[in-house]
Amino acid sequence: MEGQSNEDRVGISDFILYDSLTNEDIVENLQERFAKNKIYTYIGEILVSVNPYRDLQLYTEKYIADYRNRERYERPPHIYWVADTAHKTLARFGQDTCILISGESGSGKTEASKVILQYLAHNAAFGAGAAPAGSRQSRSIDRQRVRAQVDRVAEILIQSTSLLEAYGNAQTTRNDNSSRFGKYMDIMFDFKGDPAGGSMRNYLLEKSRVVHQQSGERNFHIFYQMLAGLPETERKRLGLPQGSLRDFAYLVQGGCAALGKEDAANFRKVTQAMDSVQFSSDEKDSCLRVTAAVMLLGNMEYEADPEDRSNSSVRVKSSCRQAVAQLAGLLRVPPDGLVKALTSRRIVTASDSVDKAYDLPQATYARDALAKAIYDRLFNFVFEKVNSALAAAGHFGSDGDKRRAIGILDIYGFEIFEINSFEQFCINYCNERLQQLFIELILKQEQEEYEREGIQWEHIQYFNNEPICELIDRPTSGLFALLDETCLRPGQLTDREFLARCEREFQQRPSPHFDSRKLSPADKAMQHERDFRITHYAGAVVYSVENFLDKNKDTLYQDFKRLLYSSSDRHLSCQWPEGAEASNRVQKRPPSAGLLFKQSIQALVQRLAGMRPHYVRCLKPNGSKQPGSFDSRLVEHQARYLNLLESARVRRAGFALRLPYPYFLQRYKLCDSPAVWPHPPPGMPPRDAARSILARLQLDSEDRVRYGVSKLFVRHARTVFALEQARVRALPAVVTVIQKHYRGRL
Ligand code: AOV
Ligand code: MG
Repeated sequence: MEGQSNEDRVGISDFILYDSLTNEDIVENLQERFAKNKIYTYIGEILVSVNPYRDLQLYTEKYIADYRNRERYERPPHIYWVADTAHKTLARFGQDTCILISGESGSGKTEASKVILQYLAHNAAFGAGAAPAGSRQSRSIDRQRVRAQVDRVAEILIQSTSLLEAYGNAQTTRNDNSSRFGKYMDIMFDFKGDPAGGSMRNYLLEKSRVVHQQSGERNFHIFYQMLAGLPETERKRLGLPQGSLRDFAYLVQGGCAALGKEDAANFRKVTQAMDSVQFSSDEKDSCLRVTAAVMLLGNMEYEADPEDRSNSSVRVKSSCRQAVAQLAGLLRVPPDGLVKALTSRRIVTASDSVDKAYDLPQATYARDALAKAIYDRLFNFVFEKVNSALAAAGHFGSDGDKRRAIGILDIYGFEIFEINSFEQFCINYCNERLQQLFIELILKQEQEEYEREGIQWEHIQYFNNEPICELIDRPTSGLFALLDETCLRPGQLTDREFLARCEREFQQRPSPHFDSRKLSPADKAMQHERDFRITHYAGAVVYSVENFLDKNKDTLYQDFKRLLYSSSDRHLSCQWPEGAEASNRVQKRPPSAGLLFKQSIQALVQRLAGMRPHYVRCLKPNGSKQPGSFDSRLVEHQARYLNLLESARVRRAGFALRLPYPYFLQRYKLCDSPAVWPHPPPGMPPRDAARSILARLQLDSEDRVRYGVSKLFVRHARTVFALEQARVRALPAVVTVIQKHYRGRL
């Protein structure tokens, strides 16, 4: 059967081969295949992947070689086919391509992106160094140089993942290695198809995790890795206590007080990666010092200031004095400046400036804000180091205009936690926009193809999530806009006021996707008045409005910026350029976190929309991170919201298969009468040749096939079967004819 390779007879390897398909069929087929370790299934060119939660030895060199330059139906479904096709697309269409990996938290997106990178990097090692013009000797030197550069780009791309994951991933209840930032990579290829450089962008790190983790979750990996992997002398030098994790308040908020099995080994990988992306020893030291400082900041405690008669302001606890000195040493800032910034704030007005001492909640808030901000900037610093290493390793010659990109997007998946906050709101909005892009591109691509080929298009109905996207990002009345509006109002505003603003908006203009306790008092799902609910494409999520204002404003007082800018560690100092601004100027309000995130996602979507997309849809087989277990209900839910059924229907749109004429002829020419072999006769246009074969097999009626400009469209899977059967019948006769043909020539 065409579309189902001989090596893959488990279930159906491509959903478009079903004559009629339901969501139940999808789940059943995925389950049957999953039970036999076939985790990949196609929907035409879309790859569906089910996380096996165990190493199935699917990413070995043998597989890499097996999928190089293969067409889809020549091999069982595999993610390497997607990587290979993206690579081929660059050459075939001269167009930038992107691989969009989606699925909920823990479904396997990050693993998929790593495997794709590995494939592209590995392939590069084979393609590199096609001889440029020049003398033989200079050719060989050039070749070695280009080869070394290609290897270098590949090395940076692969090695940097452990470094970025250490700083940007964490254990959550959904995923032990959950990406807490979004990553988009452009891998640039030169005109020969070798990786010639790359660049990356990151999206909103979940920095609140630095100071708070939900039950059962950890802080970012790097903290634990350092504690597990640093030699004792280093640990001492950085002032990290020798005791247990419980000595670090920031690391045990989620109740996880044990180091992971792999933390020490992963720390070695992190330091190797730092070497590989050419961190100087100074930069490496700065990163570790600043990371240690963040850990120690969590232990900073306050007590009432005895000199304050009103008894409201606080000072750093006497037992923490030594720790403050240690901390200032790590950050290379004056200790008294640090103490001042932790306990008071300079308020600047147009005419004056005064120092105002903090009370306990303000001081605690300031300490946490400082820890989050330092970590966030450090993460960006590390990220940019990787970017500069990629830029430096690039080998763009004079072929600038011929270079093409493969974009790989690995972003946090849709998530629902016990308590969902501003971060989940942003993450789920991002997934909402990417789902919208999927809908648009799949429809657009299909429509364009049918138009190009002169074939009539039958429209397929989708659940369109555009209204949900707009509910969130509409310019003046979307939730991001209402949040900004509330943040901008003068006075001490509370999160509840933001919610009240939303409720007023949606009382006037009800939306089926927004709800709150006030709007639906009888609804038991929203227990608190602080909650609102969005019915996302992937499920309803109840958000707690607490801290929305604060996280959106994302203000860090100028005192901290000045302090960090004044650091004698120039790597830290350069992360805080705004600290250089004059201290007595009233500061302009920076754009809100929500607005920045919305804009960055819109820019991302715009970039992706201009590329030729390839899709990987990742599914999670169970909620307990277990190998071998397949929860059909959970999978069916994902299959539904990822539109797998509609994707298959659209792909078919009445046509089970489309084949470029040369490919059709290559496979089915032997179905023609052996007497006219070789086929097609010289000079016959491929479309006519295909037509004549189908006519001879009586498969050429309008209800079976349509002739596009460059492709044949086959309506039903049964016609494909009929073709295959004709092929099998013809084989013996063809063998005889071929033998005669060659005998005649000998
Ligand atoms: P995610 O990226 O989709 O979640 P990951 O790629 O981190 O999910 O996958 C979660 C875990 O599942 C990994 O750490 C592996 O243990 C396992 N896994 C995933 N794919 C495979 C595979 N192909 N083969 C074997 N094991 C796999 V999140 O980042 O949380 O949205 O924000
Ligand atoms: Mg991930």
